[in-house]
Amino acid sequence: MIKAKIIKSSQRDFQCKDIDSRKVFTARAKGNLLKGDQNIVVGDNVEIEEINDDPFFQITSVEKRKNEIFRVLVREAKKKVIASNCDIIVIITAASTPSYKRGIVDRFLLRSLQWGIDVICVFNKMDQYDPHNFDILFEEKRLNFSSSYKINCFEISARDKNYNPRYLSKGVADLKMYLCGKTALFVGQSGVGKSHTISTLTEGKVNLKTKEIGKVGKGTHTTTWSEIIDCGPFDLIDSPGIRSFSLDDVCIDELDSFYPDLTIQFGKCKFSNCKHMMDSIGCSLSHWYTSSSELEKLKLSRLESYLKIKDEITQLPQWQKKDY
Ligand SMILES: Nc1nc2c(ncn2[C@@H]2O[C@H](COP(=O)(O)OP(=O)(O)OP(=O)(O)O)[C@@H](O)[C@H]2O)c(=O)[nH]1
Ligand SMILES: [Mg+2]
Ligand SMILES: [Zn+2]
Repeated sequence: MIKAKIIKSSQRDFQCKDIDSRKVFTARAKGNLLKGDQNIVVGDNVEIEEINDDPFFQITSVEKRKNEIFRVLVREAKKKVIASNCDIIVIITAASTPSYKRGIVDRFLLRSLQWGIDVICVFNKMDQYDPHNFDILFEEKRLNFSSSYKINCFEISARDKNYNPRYLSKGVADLKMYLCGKTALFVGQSGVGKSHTISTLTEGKVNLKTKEIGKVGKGTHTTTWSEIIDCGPFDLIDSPGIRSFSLDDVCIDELDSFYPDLTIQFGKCKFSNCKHMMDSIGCSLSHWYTSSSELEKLKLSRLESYLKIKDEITQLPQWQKKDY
């Protein structure tokens, strides 16, 4: 019996990596493992036996997953698992172009809570940092304020390998150390430098396809495969299925559960249908809109993020959250 990890999946055949020898081979799943809603995804730890067939290996069982990266198929109210057993979500952002978008970062924070996976944030392209356009220190505070997890932040330049952090305490060497031995999912807008960062972290040994950024400042998706890539010190989950920033599969009740600090405060508003806007009568948080204190600015940014996401998902047909 061989213990292995799924590193690439297709309909029936799976590429597996032997945990001990790190040798890669193809195996087919035993029929009962793919029945009904069951599936095998990249990241799954499996047991394999040799058989007299082609391929010569058969997956006989799948270990219980530590966590799952998934989306909900809204129409079927069904969970679609894309990958499993991820140790860390690495949100990559750019200090220059494409410009930093809180909305996108907050969507990944929400997913990390939903999937139960720790998250870190990397501020890349710091060689082009302009403090008038973007306040890295405020964003670091905001991230930590916005999550029940401690979010480690790193200040790097994937282009300039000798860049030393000037604002935060951690740079590329700390990031390397942090990722060592982990299986990571890199997320972020197109063009922020995910591929370049991975190449820098692996000292050029892993070179993912990259494309020059277009004139409008928007990159195009150049990465299309779905697999686990051995980057040496760490493993990388790469899946186009996770690229969407849309939260159309999150229902309102679930959204509230990701903002417990706000929902407690909402209970203090005069009207239960309060919109929590600056001019909402009897709103317990309307003073956040005008306050100059940093703490209240942080609270406001969290409220704005909540209202934006809520606005987006209330436009969509609602569905009943099931216990998946
Ligand atoms: N100045 C500067 N440019 C960078 C840095 N990192 C990446 N770039 C540039 O930004 C562009 C996009 O980088 P990629 O690594 O392809 O971005 P990506 O996030 O992988 O993009 P997608 O694959 O489209 O999602 C390229 O032109 C890089 O040369 C950096 O630290 N500083
Ligand atoms: Mg890329
Ligand atoms: Zn209110």
